[in-house]
Parts: sequence; C-alpha cells; structure tokens
Amino acid sequence: MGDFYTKYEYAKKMLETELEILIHSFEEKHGYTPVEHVKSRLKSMTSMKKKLEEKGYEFTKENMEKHMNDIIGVRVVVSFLSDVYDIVSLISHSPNIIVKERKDYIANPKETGYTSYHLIVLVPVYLENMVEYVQAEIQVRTVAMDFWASLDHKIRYKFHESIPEEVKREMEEYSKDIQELDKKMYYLNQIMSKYQ
Ligand code: 0O2
Repeated sequence: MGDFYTKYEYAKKMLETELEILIHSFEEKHGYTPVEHVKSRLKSMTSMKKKLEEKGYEFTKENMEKHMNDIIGVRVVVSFLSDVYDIVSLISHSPNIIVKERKDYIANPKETGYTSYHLIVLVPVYLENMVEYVQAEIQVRTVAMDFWASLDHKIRYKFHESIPEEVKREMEEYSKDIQELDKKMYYLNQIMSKYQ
C-alpha cells in the first residue's frame, strides 16, 4: 500500500487550493466571510478496512478505489443555512471541480438526525503525460450541524454502534432543535442585512 495515498495527497492539495481561491473570491465580491473553517483529511487504512468489511468487501486496493467515496474528505463549516447553498453553488460552478453526485441531507435528514450537504466530486490530478480524475467528498454544514455531528460521532465511538434507544431519541430531538435554531439564525441574518 506504500504509495497508495500519493495521488490522493495531490488531489487533496488541489481541492484545498481551489476552495481557498473560490472562498476568497466570494469574500471579495460580497464583502462577507461565510466560512468558519475548512478541514480536510485522508481516510486512514483502519477506517477503510472497517468500512469495506461492513459493506461485505475484502480489504484490497481495488476495492478501496472502487467502493470508497471519501478517501479524500473535506468539510466546510459555515455560519448560516443560506451560506451552505452559496458554497455548494460556488463549488458547482467551478471549472476545476466536477460534481458527480449531490446528497442534500438538510432537505432530507438521515434517520439518525444527521444533516449536512454532501458533494461527491472529481478533481483533476496532472501526472506526467496524463490527467487522472480523483474522487473526493465535500461536506458543507453550519456550525450548529457540525456541533450535532461531532457529538453524534463521540456517541458512536463510545457505544460502538449499539447506541441505547434513549440516547438515539434524544439526539433525534436535538437535531430538530438545531434545524429550528438554524432557521432562526437565518432569519436574524436577513434582519441584519437590512441594516448594512
Ligand atoms: P467518518 O468517520 O466521518 O469518515 P458511505 O457510508 O460513504 O459508504 P453513504 O451512506 O452513501 O456511503 O454515505 P453518506 O451517509 O452520504 O456519507 C457518509 C459520511 O457522512 C460519514 O462518513 C460521516 O462523515 C457522515 N455521516 C453520515 N451519517 C452520519 C450520522 O448519522 N452521524 C454522523 N456524525 N456523521 C454521519 P463515515 O465514513 O461513515 O465516517
């Protein structure tokens, strides 16, 4: 598996740079900073092995390439709900990023209560005499959604997936509270914009 990550490292860098430019030009144009932070990572071999086995695939290089959407994962955390869709639109219009798939878990939250907007994208990596399009997953979410997802992640880790029903129910409720809070913050942002 020695150089398995090389092309993913290049593609991650390329994606980070492209996002930095897109976000910067958005800020210049609108005089407003929608992004709180951007975080990216390459998925570890341990998590890829676990995920492939859960899906019933053998842990091989071919299966990682074929069945893992998120070897490269980028998370863009923004302030307001409307910023999620502005960032998604910005990425979708970039000539250097191809959007392969969209999953709007804000319009359609997952059963757990998880909300976020996911884009599966392809980014070009220039290798000697050829261009290879490498896949990555971009998750765009508000600070409130990020707070919920990070707590949920800790809960999953603590209970190793056998989460007590009571905890699941509470988390589903908090997800609804967060969706309401995001709507209120969006409304507040609309009010504030009248005074600018
Ligand atoms: P990690 O540790 O964050 O990388 P896939 O699971 O990717 O093969 P699927 O089901 O189509 O296929 O993917 P989905 O659900 O669109 O996106 C998967 C990623 O979304 C997860 O990656 C999480 O990052 C996030 N996610 C999805 N559902 C939940 C949830 O209920 N809670 C939290 N906290 N995150 C969620 P990984 O690899 O599962 O995890």
